[in-house]
Amino acid sequence: MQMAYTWLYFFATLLPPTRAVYVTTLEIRHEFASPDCVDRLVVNANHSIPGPAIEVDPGEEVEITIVNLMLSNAVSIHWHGMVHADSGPWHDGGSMITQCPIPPGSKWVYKFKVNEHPGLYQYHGHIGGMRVAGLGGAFIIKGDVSAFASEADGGEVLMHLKD
Ligand SMILES: [Cu+2]
Repeated sequence: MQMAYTWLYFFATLLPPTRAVYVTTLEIRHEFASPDCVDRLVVNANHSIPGPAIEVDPGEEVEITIVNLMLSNAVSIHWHGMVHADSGPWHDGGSMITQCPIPPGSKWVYKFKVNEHPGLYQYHGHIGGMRVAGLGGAFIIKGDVSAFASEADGGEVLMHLKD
């Protein structure tokens, strides 16, 4: 039995250290939709406007794969309000500023450590008019933001406004 524990310990030391990494995928598409009651071509993430909310802990590392399923447009995603001190500027998503855009039919994995400050941030398309065309969503860093929202006022409410 002692030998079994020794082998178990040996193999456990071969495993990579565990750490919390938030992993998700956003598939970017052109689709027809009517978010403002008029059917038109939109750009969405995972068939949704706004795109799925991303909820992470303060300081958590994220790996967000962007799959560009559009046929004719490149894309990049700006992680609005994130500081990319450890990851470098190319994970900030500023197309033609800090990175080359992701070509049609390609994917890119954004890897960075989120801010330590709880609150509501956002992500959005950062090329052409993609933000206005629907590409964006909430980026939530969990934690106490009670200075801005109290239970007496109904707690926190997520609203995503577009014009
Ligand atoms: Cu932005």
